Amino acid sequence: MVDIEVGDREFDAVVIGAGFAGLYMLHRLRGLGMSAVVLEQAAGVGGTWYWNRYPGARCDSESYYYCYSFDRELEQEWTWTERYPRQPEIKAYLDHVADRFDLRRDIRFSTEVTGARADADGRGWTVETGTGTGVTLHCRFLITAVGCLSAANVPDLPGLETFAGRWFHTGRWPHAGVDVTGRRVGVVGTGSTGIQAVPALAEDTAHLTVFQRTANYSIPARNGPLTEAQSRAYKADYRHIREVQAASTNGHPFVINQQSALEAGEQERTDAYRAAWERGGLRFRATYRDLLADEAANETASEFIRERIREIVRDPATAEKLLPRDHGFATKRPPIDTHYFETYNRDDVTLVDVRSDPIEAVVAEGLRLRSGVVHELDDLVFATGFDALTGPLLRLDPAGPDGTTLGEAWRAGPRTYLGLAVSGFPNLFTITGPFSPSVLTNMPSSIEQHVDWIAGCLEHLRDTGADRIEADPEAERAWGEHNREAADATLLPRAATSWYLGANVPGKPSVFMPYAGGFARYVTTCTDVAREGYRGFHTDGPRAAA
Ligand code: N01
Repeated sequence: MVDIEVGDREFDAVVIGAGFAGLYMLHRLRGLGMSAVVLEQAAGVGGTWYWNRYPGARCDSESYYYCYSFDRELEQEWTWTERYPRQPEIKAYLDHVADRFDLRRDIRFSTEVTGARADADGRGWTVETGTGTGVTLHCRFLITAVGCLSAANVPDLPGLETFAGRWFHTGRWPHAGVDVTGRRVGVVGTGSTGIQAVPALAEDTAHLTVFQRTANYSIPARNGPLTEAQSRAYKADYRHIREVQAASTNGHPFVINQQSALEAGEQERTDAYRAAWERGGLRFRATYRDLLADEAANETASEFIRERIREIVRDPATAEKLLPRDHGFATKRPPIDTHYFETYNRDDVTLVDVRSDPIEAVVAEGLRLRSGVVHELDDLVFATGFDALTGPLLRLDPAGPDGTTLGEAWRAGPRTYLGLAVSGFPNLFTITGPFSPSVLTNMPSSIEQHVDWIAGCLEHLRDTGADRIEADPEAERAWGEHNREAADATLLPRAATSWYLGANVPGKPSVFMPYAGGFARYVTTCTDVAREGYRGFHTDGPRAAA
């Protein structure tokens, strides 16, 4: 617990969360000369990268661009060791950033926010924390930097409390590590996390059983150490890399081939997919422009990957179960892997299809399926994902000036203006909130853009003498409509089991939550909104122009 000094409870801004977003937001607020504090539930910085310590945890974006771009010296002084950074290396990077910019003195660690209530005039927020006696802070602006994938989704399986073994969620992995040597371990879930964890766990377990509800596509990561020459090359090229990222659809520094998959001849197409498969990584998506826009085009990539799975997995029955057929490649977040499919060639790894025979209950010995079959386990690992995008905000559940909570306002699903603000909740900014590109992009790119936009907005409010800002309900409605259209122009909403739609959380309203219109287009919209005097927002204050 951290004591907050009496008298140190009034701030210009309170930021919730000390991951990539909260750290940079604090840095920018200081630059504006504002008093700010970051409240962080964890004992250290890192956000996602503080909690996700499961075996095999590493980033799917490449290290040289999964980092901040705001400081050129920082870009040059930090050297990544692998093509894709492991969790400890990203955590070390964020620790370095916190130290380098002297951020820790304004971060209250081990401090859980238990409530946030807007002032009746909408010009400030009261924030309650669960520290010690429950300290209450007050600020003018409340900024959430809570991440999109931080609310762990543990399935509500009957009997979990009766399990005689240990159970874990990958997003809350014990910091001391978990020794699975010689144990019979079950993994539920084959999303990006499960696909990373399965090969790593299989190295140590006596037997690994993977419970798969939806078969998934995955591209080999082709991870490896970064050589000195490679590091020198990317450091020398950073300005160009950042330009490509800024102009891109996903904040990644690669350009999507503007050819249609259907225009290419069969051999040409196979060669292109083969080259992308050998190069590895998320760039596979960029092989043709219409992979996410046209079902027939998408099917060419989907079938190519199914062929590779059939090739890699020796047992035809297991291979057949691993073939994704109910959605197209990349219509759900595409994982990348290190020997995921190869792991099923081990004698000590079993794949169980829980789509055809669902998990019915947890019993003392393990998991019981509907058929009555019991899989005996010593440890159970839930790689079952997150209550994404809305979950972290709804867990805070701030209340607006009239007492309406966010949960009430979002009963039918989220509504935001630009993913940055919510009507009825003045002076609240939501970094990478729903209806912003967020999880469809390289996250640090989206985070920096949001933080910069919020900093610019706060500066504008100060310069114009305003102390209150609120999204206009009509602008918010129109933005929601534009989001639906942008998503419907792609194949993304067609993946029925996608967490982008909230389908992984029972009872969650089915709304496509990330903005699918592309990163560069979104940035232009945000820039135009600011340039046009914050179009779609109402601002006022004692000195504000009428
Ligand atoms: O979670 P997921 P994740 N019974 O929701 C299954 C990011 N990430 O943690 O598809 C049985 O994708 C569920 O099945 P289904 C990345 O954005 C980033 O893997 O719903 N199964 C699915 O197979 C990623 O997309 C990095 O039918 C159940 C799995 O659990 C996001 O995090 C690395 C179930 C959950 O997959 C989430 O990935 C890792 C049940 N009751 C992750 N409930 C980076 O590189 C759920 N499932 C930055």
